[in-house]
Amino acid sequence: MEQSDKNQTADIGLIGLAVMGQNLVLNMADNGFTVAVFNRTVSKVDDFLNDAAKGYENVLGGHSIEEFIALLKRPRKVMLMVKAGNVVDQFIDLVLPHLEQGDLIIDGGNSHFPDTTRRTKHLAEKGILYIGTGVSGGEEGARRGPSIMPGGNPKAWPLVKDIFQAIAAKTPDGDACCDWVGEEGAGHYIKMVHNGIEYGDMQLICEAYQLMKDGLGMTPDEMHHVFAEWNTGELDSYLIEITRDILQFKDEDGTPLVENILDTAGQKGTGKWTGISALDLGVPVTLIGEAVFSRCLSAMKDERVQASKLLTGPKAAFSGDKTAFVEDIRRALLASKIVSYAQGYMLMREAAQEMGWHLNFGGIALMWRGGCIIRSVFLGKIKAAFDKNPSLTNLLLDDYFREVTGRCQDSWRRVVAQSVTMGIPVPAFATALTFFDGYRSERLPANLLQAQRDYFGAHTYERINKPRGEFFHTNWTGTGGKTSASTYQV
Ligand code: 2AM
Repeated sequence: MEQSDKNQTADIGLIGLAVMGQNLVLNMADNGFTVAVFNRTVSKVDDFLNDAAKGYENVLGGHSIEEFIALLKRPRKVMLMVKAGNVVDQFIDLVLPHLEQGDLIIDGGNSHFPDTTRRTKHLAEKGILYIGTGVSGGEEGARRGPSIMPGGNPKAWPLVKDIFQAIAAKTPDGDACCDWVGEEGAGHYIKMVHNGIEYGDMQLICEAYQLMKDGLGMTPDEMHHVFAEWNTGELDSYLIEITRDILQFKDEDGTPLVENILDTAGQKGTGKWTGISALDLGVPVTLIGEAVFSRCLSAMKDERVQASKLLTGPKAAFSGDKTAFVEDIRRALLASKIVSYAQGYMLMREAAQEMGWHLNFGGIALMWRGGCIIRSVFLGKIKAAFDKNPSLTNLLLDDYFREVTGRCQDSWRRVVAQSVTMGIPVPAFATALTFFDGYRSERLPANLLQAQRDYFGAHTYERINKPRGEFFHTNWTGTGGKTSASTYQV
């Protein structure tokens, strides 16, 4: 077929032929869609057509923006899989003059959600639809079935629903791990929270590993068997599964590779963004926060090596029943994980409220059920909780999760107490338990805090025996005036 015969035959066009982009194209093509492709470095278009996409009649190359756009069926759908940041704006500016009202631009990169909100609004003013979508699952996911989290202009969803749901991962029940998330930057927001939760899950697993290794003196092979066992039950998940495999993996000299890896963690920023958003919105997402800070502490390797010589603590020694303690750790991990997801959902609920997004919370659990890094059996339980009660205030209050935290609680407390006694850091286990105890407290010591604030800053307080919204100021010292901070600005 001549190129002109191919004009207006592509169901979707994709710009950005790095690995994720290439794999998404092949996934779409395998699902019967015709895909046009373009790339800044134009030579990569033919490289792709002659290599990875060889033999695919339904993958068409554009060697200029004009040629690329001409390949697209109307309304045109242009998906960007390019570097996040300015590059997305540059490509929007590049394709925009060639589009008409009702056409759609999709950003499938790792954009920060405020950028997606800005772009959705900006393009809506020009009559162009916009979607910012999280795509999770890495290269393999993109090829075989990622988790796809689209948000943006709701009018755009029907245009890509069939394509996205066809290429997405499927749950064991056959549902697509892709559904409409919500308005503006909601899709990228949810992807950000997904990554934050991923930080938390990984940290929890690392704490379980350190407890078994340093507290119980277990070998990587022994831990491999524990994780293999855990992966058959309530903790069945991708991250437990890869941990099982990592622990068994041997270096060239036959030693466990994991023990030869330097203990300094890297990060790309999505966990940090989640923490920042939590602080901005005033939501106590403590576990993800601890997970981000734990990576920061790990990165201070030289300082820790020095400190380890100067700051002493207890020598980790466990004298109890090791098998029973391993089960305690499993339960502590499960209960802490529930807290982490409860906090993540609290954050998404507040974000939805603040930004005016209509989020589908059960749908979010479904999108994370398969394809992505945090995929797990556990997410099926979250989906079930929201199916049962779509306006559930907090996951911790759902019957199933209440039963699990109740059942795991004694173990959880033993693990945190034992870790503190042994001097083994468990920031995520501990913050989860502390949050749990705080959340279930009818009365916290903030009464004293309000007294302190009123004492030094005349910030006023409310009283337990007066209606909410009535504010009082006390002259605590007998000196100074009766002026409260609401009338007295310093
Ligand atoms: P390239 O192949 O020409 O480098 C992922 O890096 C994708 O984003 C690639 O398709 C890459 O194009 C594109 N990309 C990265 N930086 C870019 C930039 N400054 N301008 C345009 N495209 C860019």
